[in-house]
Amino acid sequence: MNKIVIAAVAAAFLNLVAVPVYAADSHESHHSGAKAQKTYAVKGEVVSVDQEAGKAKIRHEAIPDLGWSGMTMVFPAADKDLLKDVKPGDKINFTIAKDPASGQYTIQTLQITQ
Ligand SMILES: [Cu+2]
Repeated sequence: MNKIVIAAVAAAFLNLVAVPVYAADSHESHHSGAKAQKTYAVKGEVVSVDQEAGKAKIRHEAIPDLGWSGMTMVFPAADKDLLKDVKPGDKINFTIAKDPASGQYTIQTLQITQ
């Protein structure tokens, strides 16, 4: 194989790998640009909170629209104040959206339900 063929094969491979990633995403995210990021509503239970860093570790339920199953993970908050009354053991309803700068799903709103 010459270099051009190898590059084409590599590009095809990368493209195949990338497809499932995009398939799990929303239609809007295929057209990144001026559009607002899609928001997902999530239920969970707070495991720990880092007020200083503005992050919370949350055991969250499945998020079918994102193709995520339930898991425990750390979410940054869009605004640290969202976490000021939150403590471990709280049951919460929250919304997340992908931060365009960091690419991380970030807490946009949060309500303590219990
Ligand atoms: Cu998760």
